[in-house]
Amino acid sequence: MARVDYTERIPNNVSLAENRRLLRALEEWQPRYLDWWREMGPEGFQARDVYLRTAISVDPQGWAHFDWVKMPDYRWGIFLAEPERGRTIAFGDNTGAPAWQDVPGEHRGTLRRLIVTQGDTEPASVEQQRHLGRTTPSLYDLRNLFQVNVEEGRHLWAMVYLLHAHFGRDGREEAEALLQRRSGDSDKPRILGAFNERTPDWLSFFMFSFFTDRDGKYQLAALAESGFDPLSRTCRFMLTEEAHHMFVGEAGISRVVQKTCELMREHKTAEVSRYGGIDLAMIQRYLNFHFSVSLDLFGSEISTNAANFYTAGLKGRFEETKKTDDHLLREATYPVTCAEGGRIKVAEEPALTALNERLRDDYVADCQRGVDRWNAVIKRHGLDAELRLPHRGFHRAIGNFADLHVSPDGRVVSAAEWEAQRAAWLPTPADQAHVASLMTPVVEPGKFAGWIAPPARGINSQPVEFEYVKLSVRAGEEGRHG
Ligand code: BYC
Repeated sequence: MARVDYTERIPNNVSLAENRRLLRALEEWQPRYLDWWREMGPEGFQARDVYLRTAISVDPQGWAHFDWVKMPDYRWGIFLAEPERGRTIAFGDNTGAPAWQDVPGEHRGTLRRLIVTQGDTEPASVEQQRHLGRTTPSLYDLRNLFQVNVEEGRHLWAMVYLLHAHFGRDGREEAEALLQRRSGDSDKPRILGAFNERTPDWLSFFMFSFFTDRDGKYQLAALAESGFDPLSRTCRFMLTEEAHHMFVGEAGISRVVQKTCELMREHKTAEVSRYGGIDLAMIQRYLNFHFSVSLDLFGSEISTNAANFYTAGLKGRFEETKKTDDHLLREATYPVTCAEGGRIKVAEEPALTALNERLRDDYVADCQRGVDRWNAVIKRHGLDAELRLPHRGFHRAIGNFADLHVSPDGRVVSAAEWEAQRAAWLPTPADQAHVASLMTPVVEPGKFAGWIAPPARGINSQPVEFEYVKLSVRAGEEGRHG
């Protein structure tokens, strides 16, 4: 069961061959997915051999296999974590009942919406990142980008499988719509705010992979607790893939910080832009932007949607089963940050409606751990500087702070002050122009752009100078793969 069957047109570990109707429906969706991938996937590299990992089993040990693959030939498929024998619903009104193997009728619309929202982010991120290959800082980074991209494609497959297998005609229509929306398109945008932002350069990509993919980790972890067992099993396996994406972000920023520190020491100045680096102040502004748009992805602090998802047993808390309370939260309260009379304060709110905030808290603590590691790099260079997460109210478009102006240090400020400080707090056009000016491709094996340090080690025990993407292409192949 754990092993994936690669003799099938759609690799899977869900015995797809035994369900002819479902198999046919997914085989009809597959070419449309590939059309989408060719149109909206990584631009200019479809015919190149990339050193990619592919899932061959869902066992925690040894699930991945590395090989040279052209991205359109990647074996996207359907992989669910192994079922847990006797699994029961761990929270909400149905606590203790056997986990659902089929969609409960009364929760059909809600579940579908959750799955569609999750599914929509996956192709959105591929669309956001499709131009980055042209400006890669190295072959190593190029390969990591493509690994992230193909796995986001697979995560789309994961959600589309659930839609096709469990939601009948509505599900099939939603699966089509997932291929129709486009990141940033004013007529048919992606569903959530951050997935309509641009990812124009590699600093933005690393920030996105650190902050926005980490929202993915927490949302997937909450959905992995779901009483709807197929969703839980799907998300559990997705989480194993997600870990690499966050590594790419954390290590990417760490290497940028390292290079900046080296330049600061060499030239004895914090202004390293003129030496081809990225100032720490500029990195801070990018961090402020990506952290704040990612905080919005958790929804409003007070949300009846979140309460309903929980009470229904559809979406739990982070590590729900490890918690020792009643898993009902009818009486409990939770501290929520809000603003009153121009001041920021913390108020105790019913824990059920505060579930988005609680997940956001888990997320913020995890982000802080990454920032601490970046600061350790700065410290190791003997420099007196620090990166900081801005206050959670800073630059928010969703929830308690959406209509307020909050400074990164957590003061409610006037619109005039906010505007006056904007250039100190968020990336400016000059920052973006500088970062864009650094984005010249470096594609010689083992070489790296001047604004980023090489990684400590390569992928899958390969050396850093390994040819992770083969840029030579045999005659005729570019045309075939677009
Ligand atoms: N942008 O009660 P509220 C990932 C809407 S990332 C636009 O505050 P709720 C990945 C909301 O839909 C993880 N709209 O929030 C990362 C609702 O609309 P309706 C993605 C927003 O419902 C990198 C209204 O505002 N997974 O995997 O409790 C690369 C009021 O909503 C936003 C999920 O998100 C926003 N930011 O929670 C690749 C998990 N926020 O219903 C992949 C599934 C809220 O009034 N989604 N709204 O029309 C959910 O659990 C929930 O939908 C949310 C929102 C947590 C997003």
